[in-house]
Amino acid sequence: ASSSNLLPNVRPAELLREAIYRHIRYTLVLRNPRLLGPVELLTPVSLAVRDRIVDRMIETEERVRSKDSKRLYYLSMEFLMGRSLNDNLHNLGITELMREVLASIGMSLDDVLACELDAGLGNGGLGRLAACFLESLATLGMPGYGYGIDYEYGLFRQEINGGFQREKPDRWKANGTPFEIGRPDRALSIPLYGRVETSRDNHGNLRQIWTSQKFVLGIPSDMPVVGWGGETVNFLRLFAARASEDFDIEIFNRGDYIRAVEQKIGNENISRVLYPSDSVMSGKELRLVQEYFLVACAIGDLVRRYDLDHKGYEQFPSKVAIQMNDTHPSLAVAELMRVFIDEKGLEWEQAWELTQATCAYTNHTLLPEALERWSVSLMERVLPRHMQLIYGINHQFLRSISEYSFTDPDLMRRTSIIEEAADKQVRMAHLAIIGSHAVNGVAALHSELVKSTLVPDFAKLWPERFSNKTNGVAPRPWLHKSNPGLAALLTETIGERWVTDLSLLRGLQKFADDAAFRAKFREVKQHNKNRLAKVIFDQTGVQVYTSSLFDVQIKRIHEYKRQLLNVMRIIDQYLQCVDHGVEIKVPRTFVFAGKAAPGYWAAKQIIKLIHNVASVVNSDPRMKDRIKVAFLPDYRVSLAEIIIPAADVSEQISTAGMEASGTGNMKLSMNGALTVGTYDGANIEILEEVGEENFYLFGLRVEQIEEMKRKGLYNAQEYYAKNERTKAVMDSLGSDRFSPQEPGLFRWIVDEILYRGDRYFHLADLPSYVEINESVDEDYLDQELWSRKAAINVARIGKFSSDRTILEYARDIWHIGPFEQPWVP
Ligand code: 26R
Repeated sequence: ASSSNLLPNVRPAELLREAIYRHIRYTLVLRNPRLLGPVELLTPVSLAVRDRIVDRMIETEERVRSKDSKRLYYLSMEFLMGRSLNDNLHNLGITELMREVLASIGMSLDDVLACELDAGLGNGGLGRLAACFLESLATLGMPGYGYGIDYEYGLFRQEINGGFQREKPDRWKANGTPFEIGRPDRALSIPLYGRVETSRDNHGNLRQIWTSQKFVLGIPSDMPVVGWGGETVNFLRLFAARASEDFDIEIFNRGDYIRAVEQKIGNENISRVLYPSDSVMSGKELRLVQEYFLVACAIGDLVRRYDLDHKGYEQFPSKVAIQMNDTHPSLAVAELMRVFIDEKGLEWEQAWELTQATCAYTNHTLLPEALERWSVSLMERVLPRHMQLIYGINHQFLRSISEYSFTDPDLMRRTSIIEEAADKQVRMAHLAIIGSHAVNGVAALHSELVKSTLVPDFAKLWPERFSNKTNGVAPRPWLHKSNPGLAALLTETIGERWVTDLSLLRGLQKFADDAAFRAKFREVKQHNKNRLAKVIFDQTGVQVYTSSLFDVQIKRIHEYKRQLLNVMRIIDQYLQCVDHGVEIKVPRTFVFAGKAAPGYWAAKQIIKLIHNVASVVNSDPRMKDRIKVAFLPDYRVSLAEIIIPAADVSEQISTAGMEASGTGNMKLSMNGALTVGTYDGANIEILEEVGEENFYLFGLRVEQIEEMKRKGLYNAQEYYAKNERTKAVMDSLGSDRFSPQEPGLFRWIVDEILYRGDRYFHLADLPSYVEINESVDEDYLDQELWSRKAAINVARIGKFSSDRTILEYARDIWHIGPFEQPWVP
């Protein structure tokens, strides 16, 4: 029977089957549907779904356009969309219908879904946040659109070889991208390089003309973003770079055909690959070109759309909001100025007022090595006109604060967009802040740190500009779709409205005390653990006990996220057991997954360490299989969807003050995992919501860390000397106990921590981490107590829906949807 409640049972299924058959025959030109395997079916099935989406997409556009609604454009170098078919079926509410249709031709829907490759167009948190935001915007029926780059290769595929990470190109388009709708008619021509000349216009005024540029084409493709229920379908517009015929017309004219074609290929490289580092800024020319390419395509496209229905630019900020996802698209400030002044003929003052009223900036990291700075000389070569405009913006800004120079002569140097050094640098965060009317951090603590430590001068100058918007995650993909067992239990218990109003999960609270509910809750978790155990075995060969506690740390590998602290604790337990005969009361399965930036040596070594510790611990008969360690390769959205519902414990153990927010922490708690975490990022707010008795807090606080740093109080060697177990762990790393075949392999860790300062305070937090885990064990032994705590986590996690986050942005910054209001100059 079909699950549609709109039409008689059989018709929607028949229509859907017909649509699939039509695409098999007329799009793929294949004869016999029954001979096709799941990979071949992926395209026609997706196209049949896409047809239904297209109608809604056109309707949505007509609705927004006829109301002349204000639109939000979310500019981001990263969108971690994952798989589309499953998401789209799910939000359209036709998953079960499709399952039946495919079953009727002898095919399993799950097999087809598994053939889709993830759109991994992002590194981690920032990219996935962008994807959740788009889903929430569509679900809330708001006109909000993503603008990004159509990378040919997304984040590298991770393979593990002898415990070492190997990077492979991610050919995510290999099975086709049926959900990318090509829009070659909307191509844009993007200028680069060249020089600026001064000339006089018709009125005799001086004008700056950017000339002799090279041009590259930006070709858009739209990925539909289906809101829950399919009422609203927005889009993510991704641009691919194509060489224009006249990219460098001179070379063609000189008759050097081969060189000219080589040049063409070079320019198409702009959208070839996502930069895989989320830790250290590379300063590479190609990355700067990518950032400008995104910004110029997005602004060209949205200004053109604005021009269709409006005269003049006075209303621009009433119709357009631009959100910059970190500083990566912060050239938007200069580009908007260029368009207004050079192309639309506006005066500087008006252009500036409109630009500021349109743009807003979100900061996602405080780590100094990840803050973007571009050398002035590089910028002058690639974007001479923008460099000139940035100098103009800076000049105007410095003049506006010159009055404060009497009391603070250093203020101008500190706040200038230009860092005066041997090689002058453009500070992109300063450009973004000066060019925006709103600046926000992504969790309460982080937003405070932005004001107090990152840019205190700007926070003092413009306190009203700064705010907090605590991150969230979309409950449809991260709970309703990925954890169908739990979703069904929630719906059966409190009704279905929680899906679009996550605060209603509070209704679950009283059922946490209901033994029958808890039994069902545990049954769901067990089912999810069994599924994960199979994946672990298939991917790693490690056999785990499905009755053990599943302890997961899944995120990019980074020293500040402290996977190393987790490993130290595992080593401690191992040493306690085999060297001191201490019994392990609660069997645990430690699950790790995450990618290291290819150039981040320490992070790659940590992956190797996890593998070596796994092989020693997993095979030592004295451990009697009580601890298993597994590293799942190639962490990505579709793998997260399997791990998260199966987790008992969520590891969120960053050094306090370093994780801006975290969003995996929210997903895991939402799926009934208990958090072992530091007082950092959004952990703090999760703790506030779920209550301290349902959260395992440990470690130093930011103030303590800051004070120890300031006063030089942290000395890792003291912690080493005064704690025997800490000493034993460190000694084992120095002694090749975990690298018998590879002498000296992990001695760098000892050097780093004991002799080079341990930037991340591993040894300071290790004892309290070990201790809190003893409480975890104790609680887990009482399964009724444990499931009560887990259920309360789910009941009180409503705040962390990205629907709430988006409503706050819409109300406070964008003024879109229900919060639309005219902008008054
Ligand atoms: C410039 C380049 C080296 C680069 C730096 C940093 C590229 C990408 C990044 C990624 C950063 C900005 C990031 O992903 N930050 C994460 O943003 C999440 C969403 O707000 C937070 O939850 C998470 O704490 C933060 O690390």
